[in-house]
Amino acid sequence: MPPAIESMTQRQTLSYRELKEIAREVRIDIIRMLAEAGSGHPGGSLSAVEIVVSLFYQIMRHDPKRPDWPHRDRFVLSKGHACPVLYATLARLGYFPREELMTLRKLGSRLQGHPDPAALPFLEAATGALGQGLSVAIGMALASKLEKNAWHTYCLMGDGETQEGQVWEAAMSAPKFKLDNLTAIIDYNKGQIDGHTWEVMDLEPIADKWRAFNWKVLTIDGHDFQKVIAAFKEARTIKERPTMIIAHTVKGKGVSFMENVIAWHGKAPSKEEAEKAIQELKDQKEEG
Ligand SMILES: Cc1ncc(C[n+]2csc(CCOP(=O)(O)OP(=O)(O)O)c2C)c(N)n1
Repeated sequence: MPPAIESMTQRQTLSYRELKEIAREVRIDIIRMLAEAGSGHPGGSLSAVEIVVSLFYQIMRHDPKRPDWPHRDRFVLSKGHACPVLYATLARLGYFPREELMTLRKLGSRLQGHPDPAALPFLEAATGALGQGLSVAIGMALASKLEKNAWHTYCLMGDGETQEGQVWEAAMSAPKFKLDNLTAIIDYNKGQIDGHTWEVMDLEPIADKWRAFNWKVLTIDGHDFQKVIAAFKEARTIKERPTMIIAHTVKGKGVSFMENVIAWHGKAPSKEEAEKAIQELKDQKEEG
């Protein structure tokens, strides 16, 4: 059992309405950052917002005031190119000043285009070379077993990313080590750099594949906070094997002209496009 240390998230219970509001603001930050940087990846950052916000606001035990707390839960952003969603979430939680978001991808910035723990030590792993994060997360989960399960490890992967061979070596090994302290998530937005996943290298039947590798598989709507949080909670109850959450999402979610458009995988919005996107996101604010 993890030690009874109070962490920020243990104290927080937010309503779904509050979570939706955070997600909307995180999306606005993502657009602002990318427009300011003039490069980066909007599609896969926007699709993962509810997943990342749920983890850091409601699920993981962590403490922005003590980022090196040894028993903190670990999060590996295996799809490192989507780091704007992680930066925007961590800044809101107080890991670093929100103004710093606007330094994304600038020379000398701590906010590199892919997560760099040498610059920001609370980023758990240097990622961006796709296919490697799950292996890193397995190492962290094995280490946690040695520490009597002191922390849970989460790993967020892209769907296109799972076409990498190393993912399947990791997929085979995690159940062998009975890593019930590991939860992986696939951001199943069905888009990758060169097209839709079904055109480039179809992943279906995706749930059966992970099940065949002896993972517990949960399939959810990755934009429905209720479903996302319920899946993360269920994953914590699974014994003797890891859990894979297949989260159906929309690439570019929240910005009409980016949704499901492959061109927005790795292209920053112009000033005018950013203004349009931000206005749309502002209009999504729920009244009351
Ligand atoms: C090993 C490796 N090959 C190629 C790339 C270039 N690359 C960056 S993002 C990307 C597409 C990733 O697609 P997906 O995993 O589906 O991410 P998402 O749609 O969630 O952004 C590629 C090929 C890379 N980062 N790493």
